[in-house]
Amino acid sequence: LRMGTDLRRAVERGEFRVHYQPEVSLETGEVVGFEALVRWEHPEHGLVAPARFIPVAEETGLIVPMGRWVLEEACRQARAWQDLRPDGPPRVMSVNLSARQFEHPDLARDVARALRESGLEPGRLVLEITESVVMNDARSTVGTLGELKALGVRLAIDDFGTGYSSLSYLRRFPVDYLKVDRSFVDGIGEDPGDAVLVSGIVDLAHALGLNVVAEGVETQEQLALLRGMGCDLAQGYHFARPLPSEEASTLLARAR
Ligand code: G
Ligand code: G
Ligand code: MN
Ligand code: NA
Repeated sequence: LRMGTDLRRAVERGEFRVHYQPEVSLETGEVVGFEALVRWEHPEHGLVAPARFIPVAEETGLIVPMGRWVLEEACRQARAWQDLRPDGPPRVMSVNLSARQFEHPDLARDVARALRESGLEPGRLVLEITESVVMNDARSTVGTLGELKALGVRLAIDDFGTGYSSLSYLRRFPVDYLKVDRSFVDGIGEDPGDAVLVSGIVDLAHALGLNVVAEGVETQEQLALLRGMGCDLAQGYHFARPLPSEEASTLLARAR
């Protein structure tokens, strides 16, 4: 795998795919959204995991055109699902932004274009940004988040709890969701420390008016504990893996 050259060609040749992982309401059990997760279908090596190519794409800057395509594709898909059932429950589409994308001067313009061209309502798009990215340069972050919020999209802090954050940023940044990192969710059944942490994050988020998404939910026990803590949403293998769009469509059709 010649990562650099192959990646550049992958952007040009359209070798990326987007998979969709359902996000479920813990109150109703309904699918209330999806997280878009990119995959690379290499012509010789097959499916390459994002952990292998995202860091390279980030280093080379290819993450910018790749991420732009993911954003456009995810918005088109969200709109297509909405059109299949216009009177259905409103669902959101979450898209990950890496550091290079977040710092790129064209970000807000790219997001505005993806919304306009897909016809997706801005309020149905959630942009996920990690704690370390928003904390990197707090002053310019406030400006960028403000530009994005002005478009009407929602913002999520991804991998919450893994950064070196001083929690005070949560009051200054206009975020809507906290996504609790799966490393905390993992242990809530066995480790009382993890359970206290997650429960504390849920209470903190609610006190600040934010919704909480638990990532990496794999068992019924974790689900029950999270529900007891008042966590709002969950995603993880317990519900579904990230699915190709056709399989996600089937899952939605069954949900009617
Ligand atoms: O999709 P998992 O299936 O392996 O994803 C691994 C990592 O890659 C996660 O940290 C996820 O946030 C990141 N990732 C997946 N898809 C995208 C994407 O479209 N853009 C960016 N920037 N990161 C992504
Ligand atoms: O960093 P981010 O939260 O965007 O990463 C999402 C990653 O988590 C993807 O790689 C996705 O495939 C993975 N993932 C989603 N659900 C589960 C789960 O229940 N267990 C584990 N181990 N990984 C999961
Ligand atoms: Mn994410
Ligand atoms: Na995460």
